[in-house]
Amino acid sequence: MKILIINGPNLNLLGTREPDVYGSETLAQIMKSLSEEAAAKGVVLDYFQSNTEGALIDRIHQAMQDGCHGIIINPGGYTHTSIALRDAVSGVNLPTVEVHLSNIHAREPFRHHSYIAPVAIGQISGFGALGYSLALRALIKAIKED
Ligand code: CA2
Repeated sequence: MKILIINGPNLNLLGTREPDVYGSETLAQIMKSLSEEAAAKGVVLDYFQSNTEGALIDRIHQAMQDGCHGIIINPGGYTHTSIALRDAVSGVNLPTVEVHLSNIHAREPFRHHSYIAPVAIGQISGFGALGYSLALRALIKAIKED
């Protein structure tokens, strides 16, 4: 089983600023732990982070050709703005779990709405880096049951 992990804009800054909101681990550290957890379950992870909307969309399209079985995405700020990213997730028709480190529903009102949520099988928000691990477990279960 192969799963693509997508991280959107500014998530490359994790661990360098705003640790009270986003935690103190870097994205590389979070992805390394996740990769180890996945490997123990016999699952291969692919990673992609970009600050560019089009690059994120292209990588989601590529997941179909790569034979990916599902996607975990933290779309960053594009969560709240990008119909194009939502169309890409919807278009590839792969089970997708949306993750946010912070609880977007407890923050500013403009973060409460997600364009991605309606095309995801679920959303995990507010559990920090643990959210990626929870998403991985949920997605593996969904893929196996499909
Ligand atoms: O809570 C999340 O995971 C978010 O997707 C993070 C986005 C934010 O726009 C979403 O509303 C919720 C922002 C990512 C910015 O990450 C930073 C990390 C460290 C320092 C500065 C920004």
